[in-house]
Amino acid sequence: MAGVLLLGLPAAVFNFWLNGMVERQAQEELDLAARRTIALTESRISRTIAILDELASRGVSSCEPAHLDALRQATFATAPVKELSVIASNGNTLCSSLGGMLERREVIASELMVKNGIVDLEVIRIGDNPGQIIRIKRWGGSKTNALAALISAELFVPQVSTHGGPVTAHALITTSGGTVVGQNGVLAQAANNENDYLTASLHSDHYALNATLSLPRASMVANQNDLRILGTIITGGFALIVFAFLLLLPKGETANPIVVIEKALKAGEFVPYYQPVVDIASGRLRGAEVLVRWRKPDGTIILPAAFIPLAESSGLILELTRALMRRVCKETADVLASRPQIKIGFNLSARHLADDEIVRDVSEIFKNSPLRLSQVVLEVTERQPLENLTEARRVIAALQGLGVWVAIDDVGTGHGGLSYILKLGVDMIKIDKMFVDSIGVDRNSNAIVETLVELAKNMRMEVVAEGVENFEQIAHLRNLGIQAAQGYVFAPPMPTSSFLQLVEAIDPLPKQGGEEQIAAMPADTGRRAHSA
Ligand code: G
Ligand code: G
Ligand code: MN
Repeated sequence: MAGVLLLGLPAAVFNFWLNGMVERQAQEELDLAARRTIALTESRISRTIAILDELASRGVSSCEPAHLDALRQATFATAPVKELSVIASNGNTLCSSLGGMLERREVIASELMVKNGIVDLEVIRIGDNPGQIIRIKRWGGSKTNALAALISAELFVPQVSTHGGPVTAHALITTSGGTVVGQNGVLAQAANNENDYLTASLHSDHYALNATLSLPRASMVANQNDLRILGTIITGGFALIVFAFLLLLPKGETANPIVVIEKALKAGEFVPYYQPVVDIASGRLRGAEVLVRWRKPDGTIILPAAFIPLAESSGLILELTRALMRRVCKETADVLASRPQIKIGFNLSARHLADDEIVRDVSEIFKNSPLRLSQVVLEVTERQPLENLTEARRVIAALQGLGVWVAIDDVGTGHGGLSYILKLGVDMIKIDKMFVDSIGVDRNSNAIVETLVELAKNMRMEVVAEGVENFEQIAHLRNLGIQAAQGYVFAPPMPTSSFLQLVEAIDPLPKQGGEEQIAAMPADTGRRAHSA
């Protein structure tokens, strides 16, 4: 009898403790997700407002041809904005960057967005389309017309999955007045009882917006049912094992994918693959971009899409990048130290630009290494919005101060547009495959790429075209004045040994002795955009 009591006790304690742990973890994830949701939304809105401000400051306010042109150009240069339009004081849309017939626009809700009182956020519907669209409307100074930007409401549908799994939390973005701006799915029936849900609510500091995330307690507990059943069975028979189980659990959590990544990091399972960057004027090798792969002990190779998002949201990306840089430095030093013109690019995440840690890491890893700081390129993607642009700029400047190059990656896909490139002050832009694919097919893309090349020239930035798959594209790129390219047409990302063989084959070292050495030296010994 006493034995049964003794055995029953751990089971109860176990359940109690398990519930508490699960709930704390879920609440933390939910809070984090709410912060990310608000940050993303804010950054989209502030970029959109910046575009409207910029147009207004150039005097764009009517439908005259020059103004319409400016609207069209701004739409092309800024991915999230679907359309820019001019709106009269009576609310009628006068004209839009899309041209043609204007469909009827019904305003479902309109609210003041910011304190200075000239920007409204509206939820509208166009014609008979069922979907909602977000309109950000900025009133002009003395003029009566307003400028407005339409953004697809999809961008405001929060993607809530802090742990890489399916979306289980419900997320809702509303205006302060309660109009729904975006949400994922619908809240289940049981919403009448608050206790059924864990929630996290956050109000934007800058705009009249709220984000509310809720997670049914039932779903949270369901994940742990297996554990609980296991616990019960074991307590029934083997008290000792229960005890061991309890001891192991706090640090175990083997099912937690973050822990799995941590282990893989320790085991050195994240390895660099290299994709060559080629000079399309001379045919020389310019360098390579490092693309990480997860090589499991059994030899399977896992692509970054499967683990980078989780590494980012968990913060492990800092450690992962550090490990990758160390490894690249060690593996390539022999071959690249004698080829200072060859540059190696690393992908950074938005998290890297939030503080100084990356500056310390880069300095520590490359300062006294055979691979020089001037051979390192850090690629900042345009896909992820940077939460703090001022800080990002400061970190970028500090990195450039060390002597490394900083590039904006995936240019054309993100939220940034031209203003982003200008603000961040980078040395290099990498034009996304999306544009490379449409060059020669779509005149607008040509115009955008021409603008980018011109801008790069003026700011002394290098341009690299990405995802180049055939020689026709190379011809187009040359005509546009682009010097460097990367893509399957040359080579896919490849493991270290193949890359080093390639370097030695296509970029043989000059024989000892003067003349050839000079001939083989790079033309671009690095006049940098930021050194001005
Ligand atoms: O080949 P590919 O599937 O390698 O890479 C897909 C994407 O994964 C790239 O566009 C890049 O944004 C991301 N990626 C690859 N390697 C890294 C890395 O080391 N760090 C980060 N942050 N992203 C990476
Ligand atoms: O970091 P970034 O998004 O630039 O990474 C480049 C991505 O594009 C990687 O996933 C890489 O494997 C992939 N890639 C590289 N060259 C080509 C190409 O020519 N075609 C296609 N479809 N993908 C490419
Ligand atoms: Mn990249």
